[in-house]
Amino acid sequence: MPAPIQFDLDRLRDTRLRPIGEKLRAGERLTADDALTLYQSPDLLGVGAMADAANRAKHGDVVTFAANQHINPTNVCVLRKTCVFCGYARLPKEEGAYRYTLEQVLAESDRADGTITREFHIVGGLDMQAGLEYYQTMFRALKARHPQVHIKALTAVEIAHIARIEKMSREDVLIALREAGLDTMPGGGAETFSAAVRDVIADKKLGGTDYIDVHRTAHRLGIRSNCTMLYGHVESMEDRVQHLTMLRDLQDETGGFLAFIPLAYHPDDNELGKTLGREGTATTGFDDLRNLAVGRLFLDNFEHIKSHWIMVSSAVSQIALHFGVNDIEGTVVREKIYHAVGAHTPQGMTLPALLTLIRGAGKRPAERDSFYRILREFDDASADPTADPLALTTH
Ligand code: V47
Ligand code: SF4
Repeated sequence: MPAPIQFDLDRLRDTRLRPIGEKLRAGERLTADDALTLYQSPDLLGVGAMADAANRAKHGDVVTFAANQHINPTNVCVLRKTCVFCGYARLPKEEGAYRYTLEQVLAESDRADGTITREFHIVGGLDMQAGLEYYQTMFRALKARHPQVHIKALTAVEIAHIARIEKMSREDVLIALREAGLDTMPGGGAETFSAAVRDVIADKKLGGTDYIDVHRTAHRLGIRSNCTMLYGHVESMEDRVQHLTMLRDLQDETGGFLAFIPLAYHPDDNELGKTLGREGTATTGFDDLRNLAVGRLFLDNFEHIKSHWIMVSSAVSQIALHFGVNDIEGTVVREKIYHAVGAHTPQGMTLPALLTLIRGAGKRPAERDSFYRILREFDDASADPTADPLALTTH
């Protein structure tokens, strides 16, 4: 049972939202039909106000972020032709294909030296030449060189790929990688679980049930993970609700998810964007905020809802702090996946920029570790709510 949420029902302009507001006030769980109503209602401010109340009940005014660095060791991927939404992957001999040597990974990781980076977020393509040993060697070397840095690495899809090419069970792959230094797993690869949607956007990719199953196995082994949902392509509102239901069910079962991160589809420089005639038209701010707010309300068993500023812009991420979001993707340093598909945001954000962004929304910034434990709060009464976070970002 979720905790009851204090909320003024008069803030709801759409009368269809009132029974949902009443359920939240009574501490009742929302149904799939409720989630559909939340998605369909034009009363974004009403949905947002409920999500804000639910978020404040859990986190007050605190907004967390992690000092992290993304490392993408290979863009070679066997699904290059079939994940039609992806602009990052390459075939082995294709122009622009790369696979880092261990020395290159270490050189990239050395950007963390002298900074506050505490987490490496490592994901890449499904590369036939990047099997278990490639990642074991990498993780061991990273841990030896940066012992204080947490390794959040490899999506469920990558785990299943390594298991397939090594002819091992997914569980044994996870055990071997954990022994080499893997601490937690990111949430990528989920896309939208609906089989009909996957047929169109990611025909050969690990299916939704298998994605859930890899996370279930990881949670059973004590490896916590994030989860995502890619939205704004060909999925329906019903598909989104089905996706969230599968995530909520697994969380009921294991409690192993740390955060939910909705990912906005970017239509540039990928096959799907061309086919749909969508190039140059990213998701709307309205839909970005709605996905975050519905995530907060429906996923009542999740502590953390994260906005990924690189995908939805720092401006939308800042507003999202009043639509149910309590965490914002971190410093990142050098982002590649969305910058291959038309993201116009910078590739990383400095600490002062993140602080300005959070304070500008009237919130209290706090740096966290990879398990969302608060490491330090930044109290500063001189916060300037009119400051422009983009003016401070690195390029
Ligand atoms: O699974 C690929 C997405 C994901 C496109 O767990 C695209 O903390 C939009 O999951 N438009 C990988 N998205 C990134 C990811 C992630 C990011 C930040 C934090 C965490 C976390 C996870 O990127 C893929 C896919 O859904 N992606 N192409 C595109 N054209
Ligand atoms: Fe490969 Fe992932 Fe891109 Fe699909 S989304 S082509 S699995 S890198």
